[in-house]
Amino acid sequence: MSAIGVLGAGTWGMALARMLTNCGHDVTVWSAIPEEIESLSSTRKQKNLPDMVIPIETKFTTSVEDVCRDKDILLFAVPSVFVRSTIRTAVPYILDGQIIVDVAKGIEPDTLYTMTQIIRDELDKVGKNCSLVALSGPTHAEEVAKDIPTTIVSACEDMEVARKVQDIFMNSCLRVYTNPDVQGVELCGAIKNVIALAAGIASGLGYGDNTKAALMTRGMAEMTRLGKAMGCYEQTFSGLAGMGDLIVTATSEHSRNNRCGYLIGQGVKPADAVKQVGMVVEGINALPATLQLAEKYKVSMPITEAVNGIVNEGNEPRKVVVDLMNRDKRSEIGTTINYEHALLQNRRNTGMKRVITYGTYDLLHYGHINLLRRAKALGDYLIVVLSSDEFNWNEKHKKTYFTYEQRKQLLESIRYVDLVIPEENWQQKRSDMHEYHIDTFVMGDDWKGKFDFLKEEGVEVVYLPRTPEISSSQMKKDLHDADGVDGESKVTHDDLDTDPQ
Ligand code: C2G
Repeated sequence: MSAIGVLGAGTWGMALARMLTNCGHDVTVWSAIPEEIESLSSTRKQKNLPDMVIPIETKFTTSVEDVCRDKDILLFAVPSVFVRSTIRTAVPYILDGQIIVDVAKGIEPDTLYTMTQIIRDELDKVGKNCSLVALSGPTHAEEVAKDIPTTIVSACEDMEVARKVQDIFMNSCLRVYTNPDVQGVELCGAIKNVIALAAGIASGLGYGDNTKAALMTRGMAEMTRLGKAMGCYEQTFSGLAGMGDLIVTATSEHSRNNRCGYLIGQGVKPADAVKQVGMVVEGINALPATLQLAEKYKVSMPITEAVNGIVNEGNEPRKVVVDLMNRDKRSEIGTTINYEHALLQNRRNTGMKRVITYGTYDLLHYGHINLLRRAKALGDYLIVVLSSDEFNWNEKHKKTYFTYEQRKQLLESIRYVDLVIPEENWQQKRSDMHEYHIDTFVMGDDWKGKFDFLKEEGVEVVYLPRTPEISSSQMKKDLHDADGVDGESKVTHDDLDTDPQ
């Protein structure tokens, strides 16, 4: 049994509080509004979930200190716009090592922080260190309140913590998957609301399933594009927090974003539509930050822009749809070349131990392959930084037998090598360590001691013994001395008896 403090007593906070109480956890709920706490504890009902009975064991408090004290987990279930003020109120009572699980979905304008980043920001200001988990997926509170089978993602860089939250929240009605890509999961949670607004607007305009399917698919394409540019995992976007949540939000009658969009499509002014929905419409809140991110990462997000045009600039929905349809022709298949590069540069992708090594790798030989095999054995991902032709010539005063492109191709065919990038100067090593989040720097022991300064960058520096009696220089010399002998066999294949029978 775990002690869980729930901050926020809206529909999602209360649906989870009920579920966790029924699973045997010790649950205390806090809200910034004392009347809400009073009503919940006396009626055992949440006003937007009229059929749900709140178990008698669920405790309520108006004291933020009480909700934080002695809790294994703090569950943040306030609307995204209140996440910063709530963590500010709670921070004095939060202890190092507590797990904070956020279920609010959104992106803060200007800082462009996701919800766990906001929480981390406030904790950092007072030097506190907690594990942060984003819990997100296709999960309407209305259905969880009725124990309808549901799935969700527990996202944390620290997979042990992600699994702990998985254990605590998992039960016969809620299946929890883990994912280390916190930012991807949070981006999905925020932006799918914008796409759901678009789907709602289309229905309100009287368009059909074709339009909805188009918006969802192309909406997912623009979300994924942004996520990839930010270094998130593509798989997250096709997973539960991405596609799963988009399907539910864009098609369900329970979705406020979908409903709000529908009203706007029907001609209701956006501000009035929000009022009629009567609850927070996160898709509208997420618009400014999503557009700022698109701008920052130079990603085209036409559906998001169209929704913004309708909601914030008074554009006429029907005209916006015509404009969307008449944009320049495009291919459905984009370039994905930089994905792996982006993934590597992603600090949050921590499960992987990265090893880096530098070299010329001319006339790739057994000595090189042996070094690469042992380097790879020191981690999970091996990056070879290959001297460019200019660097070799100008700085190392080496003339290579093979060009950079040929050497690169050869290295890429070695199964221990995951990525080959160019080495262009001596100074780049320090910045490479950070850019690629390197754990271990490896060189042959002919360089022993020469790169020890990289330890200052927080990496392990390892010099592996060279394989004796083989070197590119010797091979080049031998090739030169052989003078005209090209190494090709002097007999044709026809001369050989390959079947001794
Ligand atoms: N190596 C080895 N055994 C050999 C030959 C080479 O273990 N018989 C190792 C080297 O120690 C080096 C790597 O293979 O770690 C690549 O060797 P070279 O192609 O000679 O590269 P080098 O000129 O040492 O480049 O900034 C550093 C440089 O780019 C290092």
